[in-house]
Amino acid sequence: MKITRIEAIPFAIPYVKTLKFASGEVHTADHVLIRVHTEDGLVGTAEAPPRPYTYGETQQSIVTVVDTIFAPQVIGHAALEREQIQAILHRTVGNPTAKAALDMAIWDVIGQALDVSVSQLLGGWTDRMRVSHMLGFDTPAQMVSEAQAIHERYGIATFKVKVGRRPVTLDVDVVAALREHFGETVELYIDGNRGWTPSESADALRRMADLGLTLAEELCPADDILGRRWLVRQCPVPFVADESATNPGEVTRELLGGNANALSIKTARTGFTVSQRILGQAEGLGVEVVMGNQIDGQVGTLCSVAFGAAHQSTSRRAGELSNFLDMTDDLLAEPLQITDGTLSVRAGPGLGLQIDEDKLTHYRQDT
Ligand code: MUC
Ligand code: MG
Repeated sequence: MKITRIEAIPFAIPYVKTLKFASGEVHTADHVLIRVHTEDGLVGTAEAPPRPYTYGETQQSIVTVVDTIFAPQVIGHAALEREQIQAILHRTVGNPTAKAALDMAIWDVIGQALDVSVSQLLGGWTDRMRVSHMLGFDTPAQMVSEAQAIHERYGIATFKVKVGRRPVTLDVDVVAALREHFGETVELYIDGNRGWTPSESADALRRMADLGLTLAEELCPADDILGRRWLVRQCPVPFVADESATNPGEVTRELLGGNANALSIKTARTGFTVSQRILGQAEGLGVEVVMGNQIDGQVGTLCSVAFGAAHQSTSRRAGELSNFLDMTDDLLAEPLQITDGTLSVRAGPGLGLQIDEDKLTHYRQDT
């Protein structure tokens, strides 16, 4: 299982509609497909989504760090030497999605070599997850109509509403309209991507007090340290750390500092290896987790559901697994299907994914 070659292939697939949120917007899935080849002819696959407004990575930086720093050091190691490979990756600071995609592609290789699914290898708790859909900024009428279409077509009954605009009533009106439209039949929670100040966040939470929210994520920056702590203490629902808790050290700091009391786990930034460590921290400290979405394509979504379904605590809540629906196309030979509000894990071996080579040729940016 010796690793002989690593490819970092930039590709670009447009979105049907720009996804807008407080820290940025996405109109094209300009991701990087990572392929890890072994001497036995196995190929492990994952994808890295550049999110400059969250991690500082770009499509070009991901390709460059993989080609020039990671691949030369990782090639020659056996896929099972996971701790060695982690140590190599973490000698370089930053670059979370590049490291995560490499890690997940290596797990894909291991699963294939053992002829078992990665989800079974990770924990094998269940074979599917309920799906939560993320709604980007728009008018209340548009967001209700998008949620209704997604609800009808895919049976999805959990929505994460992007908030963080000014005045706060822009977003409060959206949540009120969704609740009025759906009644108690759907779960609603909010994600501010650090858009509000602590006092704006508290004001918004007060205005939404009767709307049955279940989680509030990153409403204000974690660096507003005392203000954030003040906010978390009065927040009536678990306060989720997402972009403020992207590695085990940050997780410890944010939770012990009282700056959050729930975690978003994103395989796109912590792969399978580090995500399992973070899950252990969450379980040990007694905080709830939600499987987050890094605005993943289908390859990334398959990785998220493989991890989320593998453990009891990651599969308890609906996972954010549907934003690939906003893309005009994707690379999987057999597209993901969401039915009755759930997404299933692929049977394997490995991640059970196959790339449509014609589509990759069409969408790749390096030829
Ligand atoms: C999310 O949960 O915040 C938007 C920015 C990012 O880093 O991830 C997405 C979704
Ligand atoms: Mg978030």
